Amino acid sequence: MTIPVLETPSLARDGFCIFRGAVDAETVSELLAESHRLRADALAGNATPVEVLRVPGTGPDGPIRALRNVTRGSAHFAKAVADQIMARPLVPPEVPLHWVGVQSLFWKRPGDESATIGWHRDTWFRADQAWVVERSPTYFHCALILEPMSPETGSIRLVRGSHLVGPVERQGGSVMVTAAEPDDVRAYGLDPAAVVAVRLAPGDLLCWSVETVHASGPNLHGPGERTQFVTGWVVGGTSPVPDLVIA
Ligand SMILES: O=C(O)CCC(=O)C(=O)O
Repeated sequence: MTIPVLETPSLARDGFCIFRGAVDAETVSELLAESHRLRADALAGNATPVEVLRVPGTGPDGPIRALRNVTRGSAHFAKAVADQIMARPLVPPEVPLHWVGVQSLFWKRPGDESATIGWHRDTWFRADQAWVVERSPTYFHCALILEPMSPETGSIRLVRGSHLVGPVERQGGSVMVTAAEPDDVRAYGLDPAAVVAVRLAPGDLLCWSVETVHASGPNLHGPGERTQFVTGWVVGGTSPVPDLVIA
């Protein structure tokens, strides 16, 4: 299966955008080393302030899909968020930028065919929908790429223009066990021809509207683990941020 790669997307038109080389190599390599340390702790079952997200229903030894709240377990990640390194390049310095608390480390092991994330809008996971809808034009999520991301290593797949189509109903089941193939977007009233996969290098940023429908495929061809750190930001405004709910 080939999914087209869109090279110059725009946040307003396509619902996502890419900033290449936004974060320097030294910072990327520090954060990658930290991500390996946090994952090793989680895999070893060590007590950690970081929250481990496993595939639902698989118990305490089930496959790990992500780590949340990584700033609680890593001064490096805490500093990167405090310095806003993954969002500052996106807006002029005088424009206020607020972190909304989202901070998840996702990785996919090479050869793990089940490591897909199903189609979703990030708004589905916010506790306070009214807050989110009000801010969605200026509320985006952003992945800092720590290891190469391509259709071969399990790209994020985005449905171009899906942030503009109005309500998209969530369907049953966790996104960690639902399908992520382009044809599956038909179930949400979307067109598989609008699905694009990104090809990104360490230090790149991929930003998407919280209304953009997206998913990700498995890392079939490694050799790396396809690691990324996802954070959420609102441009402007100062109102309190409601809790994130993962379902
Ligand atoms: O790592 C992935 O592919 C999943 C990322 C994602 O879908 C998200 O953060 O909303």
